[in-house]
Amino acid sequence: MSVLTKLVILFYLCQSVVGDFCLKAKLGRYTSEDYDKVDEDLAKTIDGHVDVSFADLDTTEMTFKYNIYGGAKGCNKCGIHIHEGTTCMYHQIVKGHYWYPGRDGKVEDPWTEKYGAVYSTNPSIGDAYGSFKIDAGLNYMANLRHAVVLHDDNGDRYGCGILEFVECPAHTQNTQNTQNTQKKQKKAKKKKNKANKAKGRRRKL
Ligand SMILES: [Cu+2]
Repeated sequence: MSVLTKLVILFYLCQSVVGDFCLKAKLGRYTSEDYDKVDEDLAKTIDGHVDVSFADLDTTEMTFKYNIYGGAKGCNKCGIHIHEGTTCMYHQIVKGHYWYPGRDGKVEDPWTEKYGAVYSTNPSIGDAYGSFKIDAGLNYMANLRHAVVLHDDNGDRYGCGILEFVECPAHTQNTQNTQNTQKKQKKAKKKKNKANKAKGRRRKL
C-alpha cells in the first residue's frame, strides 16, 4: 500500500470518527441560582469540554465525546446529558433531558445509562474521557445552544456548558492545509516575480 493510499484511508477514518458538523460546550459550574443542590466543591473544580458531531445536517445520530477534569470523584456511571434549556443560569429553564419523543410521545428518553449517556471517574481523580453514539431524534441545528449537564452520584447537577458552533477538527486540519498550500503558492509566486524582476534588470543592463 502506498503512503498516499494510507493517508487517504486515514483521512476518511478520521472523518467518520469526527463527523462533519460539530458543536462544543466548555464545561463550568451549574450556575443556576434557583437550585441549591450544587456541590460547591465540585462547582469550583469542574472543567473540561464536550464535543458533539453529526455526519450531516439531517441525521439525528450524534457522537458525544467528553473530556471532564475536576469532576465528581469515584463517579460510577453518572449522568451526562443534553438538556432542553439553552442556559446554565436558571434551573427552571435548563429543564430536563432533550429528545424528540415522536408524534405519539412514545419514543424512550435516550439520555440514560441504557444508551450510554454516562461517565465514570476513579476515586482519586475526577477526570473522565470517553464517547458514545446517541440518537435523540434531533439534528445538528436543533442541538445548537443547548445545555450539557453533568450530574454527580446523587443525580444532582454541578457541571454545565452550552453547545456552540465549532469547526470540526478535520475541517480545521483541512483549512490549515489549504492555508499552508496557499502560503507556499504565494511564496513560489514571490520567488518567480523576483526572478522575473532580476531578469528584467539584467535585460536593462
Ligand atoms: Cu441531565
